[in-house]
Amino acid sequence: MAEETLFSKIVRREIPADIVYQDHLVTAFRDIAPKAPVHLLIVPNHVIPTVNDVKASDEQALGRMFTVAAKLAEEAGIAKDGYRLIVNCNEYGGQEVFHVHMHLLGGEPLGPMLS
Ligand code: D5M
Repeated sequence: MAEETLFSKIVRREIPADIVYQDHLVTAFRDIAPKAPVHLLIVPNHVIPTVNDVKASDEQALGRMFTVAAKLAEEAGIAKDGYRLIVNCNEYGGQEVFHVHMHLLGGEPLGPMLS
């Protein structure tokens, strides 16, 4: 049996989430605790615990995460003004859910990230 995470249960629609996009590689849904007017999470459908675990065979799903981010940003009307994509890794990176995910944040000026 494949590894279980909170996000793999969302992917399989076993627990509720506001899913805004899904295909055979990735799923996108609204973050439960939004940090910006638009805050989406884009995840590979299969479990990759952290970026440290990424393999060449994951490249299709990881690449799809970017094309879906661009599509969802356009649909949310935030593409022109801009947005931020974040992938946290392990403790120092602030990762809480061990299923690789991309945060898509926008809808207001986010300021410089490192200041
Ligand atoms: O980010 C983990 C993110 O996952 C954090 O922003 C909250 C979000 N989260 C946690 N549980 C849920 C559910 N059930 N639905 C939607 N979003 C959720 P990290 O980068 O690991 O710190």
